[in-house]
Amino acid sequence: MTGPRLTRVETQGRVGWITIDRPESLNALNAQVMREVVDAATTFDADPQIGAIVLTGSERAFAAGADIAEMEPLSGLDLMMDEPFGGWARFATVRTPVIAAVAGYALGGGCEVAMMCDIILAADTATFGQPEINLGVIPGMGGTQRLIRAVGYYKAADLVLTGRLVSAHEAERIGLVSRVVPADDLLAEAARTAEAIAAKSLPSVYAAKQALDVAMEGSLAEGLRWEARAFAALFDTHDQKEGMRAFREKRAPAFRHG
Ligand code: CO8
Repeated sequence: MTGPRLTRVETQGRVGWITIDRPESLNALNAQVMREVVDAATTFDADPQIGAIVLTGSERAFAAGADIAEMEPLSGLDLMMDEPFGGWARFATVRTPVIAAVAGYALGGGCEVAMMCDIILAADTATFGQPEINLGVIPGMGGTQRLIRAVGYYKAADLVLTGRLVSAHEAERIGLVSRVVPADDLLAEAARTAEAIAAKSLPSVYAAKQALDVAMEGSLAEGLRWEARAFAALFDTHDQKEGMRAFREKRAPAFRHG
């Protein structure tokens, strides 16, 4: 049983392109999207002809988060035992540099996946945020750990605790984005950047990325484990089901604080 693909995957010269294509839900990252992105990225990563990868979405959304409808019924135990988002951890470890070309929404898991990439190019229309707190949960794929390393404690706390969204320009000012470009230029700039990287010596590119990762990591692994446990635990609260149901029913959540 295979439905239509939710990504487009193509090669242009030494650059591998992955485009998330699930417009009806603003590129929400369900299991199939994850599988397709991770398969494409790992295939490109194994191919020495590929020197850089671009991950992008549509003009309206890079990705508006993990799929809330898919997540809503999960229990904490499901998350701990099945690791339904585990493929993204593999995505974060590809050796080939990945450029996120972000237009529109990069929220929740969408912002977290962008932060797994090495360079974030943002269209001036892009919007970033970690709104999980509005759903009765917290970021679960690195949003509390990578964000703080990118922007510092007070900026990260502002985003994670309030769930407020920031424009591309604010994201650039706080250090969440490498560069902002006019929306019409986004894909061309991503292509130029990817081609520039792909023209370098591959071993030095791998080494550079690895060195950057080492600097970034510190106790990241421990932080991610802690975050995954806390994220799972929240799925056993009333407020997680209520927050996600309320989103789908397009109403304000009635949290019980438990
Ligand atoms: N999941 C599922 N469906 C979504 C999502 C999503 N994240 N975002 C949007 N959609 C759907 C909507 O339900 C809607 O579908 P329908 O037309 O069938 O009602 C369609 O996309 C269009 O969305 P809207 O009508 O809401 O469009 P608007 O332009 O009015 O609003 C927003 C756009 C502001 C982006 C709004 O859609 C929104 O707030 N989306 C949710 C954003 C969000 O909360 N993201 C975080 C999700 S939680 C998460 O990502 C946790 C990740 C960690 C997992 C790690 C596990 C270990």
